[in-house]
Amino acid sequence: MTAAYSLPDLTYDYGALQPHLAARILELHHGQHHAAYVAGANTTLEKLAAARADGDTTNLVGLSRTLAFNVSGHVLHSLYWQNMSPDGGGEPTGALAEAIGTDFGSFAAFRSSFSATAASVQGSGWAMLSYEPIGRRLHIDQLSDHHENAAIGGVPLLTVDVWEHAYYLQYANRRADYIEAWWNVVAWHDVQRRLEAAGGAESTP
Ligand code: MN3
Repeated sequence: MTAAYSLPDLTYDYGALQPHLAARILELHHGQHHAAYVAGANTTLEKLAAARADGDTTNLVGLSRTLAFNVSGHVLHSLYWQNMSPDGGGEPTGALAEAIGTDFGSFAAFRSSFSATAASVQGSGWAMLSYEPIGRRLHIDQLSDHHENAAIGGVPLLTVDVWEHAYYLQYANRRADYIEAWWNVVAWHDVQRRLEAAGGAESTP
């Protein structure tokens, strides 16, 4: 069976986000951690297919949970890499800036809230900006692990990984310093593109 998922290449070198993110962090994070979620997703799909073929329902709860963990991990990391750029930083413009202003009051208020959401994750998790098309508004989600505590239906736009593997080699226990540095590499054009694709660029009432 052809593998459903594969590890995407980065569009920049492992060292390209220095000094904000060390090359060794990206090398391990992409080449080992992200790769493990890709492998886990493919392996779990194979186990689910085998279970269906055998009519075996005994492991469905565990396999479903493992699928959600690994697929969500793959999706989040794929976004995380594209959300960053050596040419990143600054502030959003255009429809994205307008939407942030409408839903959070100002960019400064959004940034402060997003940072606090990421910094206060208990254990391993993420902060995620998403566009929710029914309410037609932006949300900041605080995810546990990869797959818990997301509002259903939101389209992810911007993600920051606050698992220790994302920063510990460089920042040790100073997660807040990592988050501050991360803002310097945020690729706002990528976030804007995702908002447009989600239909959120014209959503201001
Ligand atoms: Mn990670």
